[in-house]
Formats: sequence, C-alpha cells, structure tokens
Amino acid sequence: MERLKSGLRKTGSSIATVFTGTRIDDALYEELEDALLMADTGVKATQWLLTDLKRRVKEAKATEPAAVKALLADALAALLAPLEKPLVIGEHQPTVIMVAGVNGAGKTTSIGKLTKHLADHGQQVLLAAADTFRAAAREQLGVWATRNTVEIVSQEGGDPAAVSFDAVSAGKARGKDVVLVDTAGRLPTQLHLMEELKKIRRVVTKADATAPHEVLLVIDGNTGQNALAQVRAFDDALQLTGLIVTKLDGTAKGGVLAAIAQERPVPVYFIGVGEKLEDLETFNAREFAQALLG
Ligand SMILES: Nc1nc2c(ncn2[C@@H]2O[C@H](COP(=O)(O)OP(=O)(O)OP(=O)(O)O)[C@@H](O)[C@H]2O)c(=O)[nH]1
Ligand SMILES: [Mg+2]
Repeated sequence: MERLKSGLRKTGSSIATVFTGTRIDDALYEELEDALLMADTGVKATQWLLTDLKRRVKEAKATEPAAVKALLADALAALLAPLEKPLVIGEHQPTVIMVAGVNGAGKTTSIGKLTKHLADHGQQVLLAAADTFRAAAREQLGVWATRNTVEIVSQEGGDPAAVSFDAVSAGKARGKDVVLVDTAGRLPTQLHLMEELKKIRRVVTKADATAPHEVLLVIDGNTGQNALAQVRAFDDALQLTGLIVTKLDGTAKGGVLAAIAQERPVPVYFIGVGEKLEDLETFNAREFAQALLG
C-alpha cells in the first residue's frame, strides 16, 4: 500500500490540488477534468466520472471542495470495483495459467512473484518456459524457479506450444496445483506472433481439455492509454481472464485502470509494486482509488 501510494504520489498531488480552493464551481470541474486526463484516465472514463461525481455532489448537497474529493474517491472506487476479483486456484488440478503481454511488461518477473504468492498459500507450482525465443529468457525464468525452489519445464530451441504441452502434461503427471506458462513478449500488431499465442492456447487445451483455466495479460502501468489498446487486442485474440498491472511503484499515473474498468473490464488479479519476490499485491479498488487521489 505504501509503495503504491508513493508510486502514484505525483498523480495524487495533481488531483489533490484541484480541491484546495474554497468553491465548487465550473473551474473546479474543468481542472479536475484536466487532472484526470493527465492521469491517463482517458476521455470516456473521465466523462463518466465527472457525470457520476456531479450527481453525487448534488445528492450529498456538498458545499466544500474537500467533500467533493471524498465523493470522487467513492465514484472512482465504484468504477474500479468490477476489476476487483481474486484469482481462484483449486477447481482444477493443475490450474493452468498462461501469461502474455508486450515486450518488457513484466511477465517473467510477475510469474516469479506469483510463484511465491502461490507457494505461500501452499500450492505446488510448475513453471513452463514457453518463451523459447531467447536463451536468456529461459535462464531468467530458471533463476525465478531456483529462488522459489520449484520445477521448470524448459527446452533449448523448442517450440513454445510444444513446451507448453509438455509442461501441462508434466503438471498433471506430477500432481502439481498450478502450471504457469511464460511466453515471449509481442506486440498485438505482430500478427504472426499473436497467431503463435493462439496456438499455445490451443495446444494447452490438447494436453488438458479444460485448460487454460486462466489467461493473464501483464501490462506495464507506465504505458498510458495504450494499455487499454493492449487489453482489447489480447482479449480479442485470447479471451483474457485477468490482468497483472506492473511497475505501479514507479512513475505510473494509474488512471488507465479507470479506462479499462469503463471500456474492457478484465479483472485485475494483482499489481506489481517493485522488482522483488514479495512486491506483488492483490488489487483493492478502494485502496487504489485512495492512492490515486493522494
Ligand atoms: N519497478 C518495477 N519494475 C518491474 C516490475 N515488474 C517488472 N519490473 C522490471 O521490468 C523489467 C522487465 O521485466 P520482465 O519480467 O523481464 O518483463 P517481460 O515481460 O518478461 O519481458 P520480455 O520477456 O522480454 O517480453 C525488469 O527490469 C523487471 O525487474 C514492478 O512491478 N516494478
Ligand atoms: Mg519475459
């Protein structure tokens, strides 16, 4: 919570200054509109929030800007609420989780952190190095496997779909609770690479007819409005079940989650707030709203 707060501090202070005046007038709402747009909230979600806020202000008969700020926190928390949903493990053995995203979003790091989170909850995890694109990528996942003392299925120069198939089969045979599949970074515009992801998904289903049980998109919190485009494109290609939003400890503005909630509400299972094993938090709409407003 502290790391999230300090990460979003800049956004928080620029939104907070909107409410330092003494009157609730058009100027206040205009400043707020600017501040929300600057925070990556996007036009649609910003308009939605302003309309909802004005209704709340009227209903509460608020007279002080400070009261408007509190009502904005309520409006934002309500908008973000549908994104708050826990990742459920245990309905399948193993639960197969495929992880995708653009280059450098934080997929491999998030898998490392998620492995610890799951192990802390008593789950046996198996990692699948389906980022076969670079040798370094396999090694990087191997480091996280060692740190967490979990097994990894990896194959030099292998086909990503074949590695995924092997990992799911191994997960079943070895009685694992969770199989986490790491994939290579790619842009949604690289159509052949998006096809490769779809193939991984299909082949995983061949190894286990009910899998994948979760398809997660990792997005870098610093990506701004492009994050929404990524959610749309990967969701269209893969039918996402959840998101992990990383790097919220840095210079991310955070408002893009409001845009995602408004336009493509895929649940945010976790947020990344640092590079270490323990820097993964579950998403709480109310806390996030409060951190965003400073
Ligand atoms: N500050 C911070 N850095 C992060 C976070 N998550 C990931 N990173 C850093 O982001 C960089 C990229 O992370 P990776 O996990 O390698 O990203 P990736 O999506 O697997 O990258 P590719 O496999 O190359 O597409 C690394 O330097 C990570 O340490 C986070 O929550 N906070
Ligand atoms: Mg990676």
